[in-house]
Amino acid sequence: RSMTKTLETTKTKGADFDAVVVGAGFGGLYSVYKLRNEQSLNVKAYDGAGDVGGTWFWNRYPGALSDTESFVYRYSFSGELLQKGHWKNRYLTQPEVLSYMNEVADTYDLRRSYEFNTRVTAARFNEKTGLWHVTTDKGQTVTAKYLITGLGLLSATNLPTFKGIDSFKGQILHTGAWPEGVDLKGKRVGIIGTGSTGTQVITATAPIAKHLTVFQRSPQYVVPIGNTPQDEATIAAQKASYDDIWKQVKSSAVAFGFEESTIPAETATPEERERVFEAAWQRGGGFYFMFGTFCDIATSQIANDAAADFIKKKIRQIVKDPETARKLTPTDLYAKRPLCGSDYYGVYNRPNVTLADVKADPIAEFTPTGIRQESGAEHELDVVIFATGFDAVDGNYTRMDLRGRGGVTMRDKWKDGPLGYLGMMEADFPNLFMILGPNGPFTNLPPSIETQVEWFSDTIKMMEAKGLKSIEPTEAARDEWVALCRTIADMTLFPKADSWIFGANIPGKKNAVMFYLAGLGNYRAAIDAVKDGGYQTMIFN
Ligand code: N01
Repeated sequence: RSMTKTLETTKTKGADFDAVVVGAGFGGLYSVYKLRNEQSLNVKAYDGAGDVGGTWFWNRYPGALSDTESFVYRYSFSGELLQKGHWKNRYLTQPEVLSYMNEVADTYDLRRSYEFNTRVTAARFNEKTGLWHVTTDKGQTVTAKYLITGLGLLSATNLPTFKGIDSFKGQILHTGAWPEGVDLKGKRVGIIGTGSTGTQVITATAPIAKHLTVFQRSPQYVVPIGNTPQDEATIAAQKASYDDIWKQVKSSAVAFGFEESTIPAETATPEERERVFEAAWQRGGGFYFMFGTFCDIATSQIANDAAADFIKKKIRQIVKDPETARKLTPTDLYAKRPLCGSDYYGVYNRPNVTLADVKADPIAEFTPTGIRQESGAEHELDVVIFATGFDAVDGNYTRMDLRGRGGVTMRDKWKDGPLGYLGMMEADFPNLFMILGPNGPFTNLPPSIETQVEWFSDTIKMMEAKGLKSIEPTEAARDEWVALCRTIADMTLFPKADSWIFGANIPGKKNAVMFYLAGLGNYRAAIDAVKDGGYQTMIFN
């Protein structure tokens, strides 16, 4: 068993390890830190990638950037780490986030618990031993008491199939599995997909490609991101106020580091709306535009229309060709995703950019030299980039062979849509803690990840202190949580827009609620109430 050697000794009788952690993203790394560095548990961790980073390891496409501001796109748990933070601009690029995560891994010596380039393919709870049996693609099986899955909210890639795709002689890439050494300079590039990822690749590729063809299925509302350099004084001021910043972030709804508006657009005058939207347009930020301007954009049709109309007017002003502007203008709610980008609409004024509307004129097939639309329009391409998103939230759980009590699979449990308790647990899956599991918060992710990891680390600490074997939620508690998430979601406009937030992007996936949409502050209160109330909703063994 040389491959499984660790420095710690296992406390759980008869097990190889106390805990297995899957994933080396924000969630997995922090779990190793909490369980191993703080509680001295023997932890074994895996990641399919060659190194730490998770989402940020794989998403190396041109233009990849976090749309959360630099000062709050990081861990909050260590003051020292916060003070060491360094950045140049208001937002972090993918290489910057990745280098931050590497620094964290180095600082806390986290890598030594990992086996990289190793995917967990199956995890089965054995009722006789009370342990998880975890199998990897290297054919190894280890046992552990706790199973922590930091599989990523958005990492199971969605690669739609098209007729003739195998005949295409050029290169096909997915943004979520971007290989090293791709050079798009001087190439004829096609991009399918115009979500957060698509808009970033489009703006980054247009200036370097010989020609760029955007295959757009749904037009998008994209506001400016406002990525400006940040001077030392601003950064120093942010660092000096971290105590207040995190207090605000953790009690807010979306955790983006700005005060959410409490003013409804419904009752604001047209002049006031115009003034507030214009100021937000100048300020930049996708979540800011949706949640920092007025408090009812995600809940009131009137407010939503006002925001949508403002963005539509901007599209008409920016895009010179009226036909292109028409194609770029959304006709649905402003509730699909709060997108932002750097002069996204301006890209379509470039002579080397073509917009192909594949809703009106769908992709008929790939040919050896490119893509043909149903009308017969042909696009000659050297590279096709799929920015088609992910089988989000539960995709990774249903793709893995994950079995709880009685051999029940997660795939079966969630066949009518993902369930889950507190965004972390599931009935019949003892001692399984899912980071960003279904029906968890919808926010800037690091603060939600920390919230969850801290909650289950405390829970594990309590169990170890009391000598408890296992914990799992009752089905009733689980059902109640899922119903609560549905009720909250139905108070918003989000379910009315087709997006990955409700699984609408994957053919055949049910329109299920996947998030707790009442915000991080309320979420923290809800999960703390379970802990502080003595875990009344759980079954212990
Ligand atoms: O994925 P998406 P994403 N034919 O599912 C289109 C985070 N993120 O990778 O709208 C043609 O949002 C699809 O069209 P439609 C962020 O949370 C953050 O962009 O379904 N088109 C859509 O345009 C984000 O929300 C950052 O009609 C097809 C696109 O592909 C999440 O990741 C950056 C198609 C998929 O959009 C996911 O974003 C990047 C088909 N068969 C990502 N199938 C930042 O922090 C799909 N599409 C800034």
